[in-house]
Amino acid sequence: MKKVILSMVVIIAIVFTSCKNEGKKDSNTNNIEASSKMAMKEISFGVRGNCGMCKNTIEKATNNVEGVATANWDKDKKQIKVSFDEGKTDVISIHKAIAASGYDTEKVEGDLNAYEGLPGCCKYDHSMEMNQ
Ligand SMILES: [Cu+2]
Repeated sequence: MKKVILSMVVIIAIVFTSCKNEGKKDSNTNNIEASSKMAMKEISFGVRGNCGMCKNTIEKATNNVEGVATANWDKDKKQIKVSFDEGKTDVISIHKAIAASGYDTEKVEGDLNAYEGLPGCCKYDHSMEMNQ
């Protein structure tokens, strides 16, 4: 009987300590997430484009930049909102990545070869106003 009680105490002790450790791990991850959110910078700038397919291409190009957390291009405003980790990338790298996919930004002209490869509906007007 004593042995049974003893082994139950041991099991309870093991379960208790492992739960305690898990709790510690969770709070550590939360701290890391919170601090990386603090380092995020949000910017918005003009990007030319026409339609939903343009939106996909522009946002995909932006998200492929390491350090970019979110990208949201507004078809009507011709403007993108980007949040990114300043420790991993910078504003001009994001402009360049979008331009490489064929789209004009405020700062960098879209790559013409990539532009030629865009579907017909996406061949936007290069004199289109941005940040409408
Ligand atoms: Cu398009």
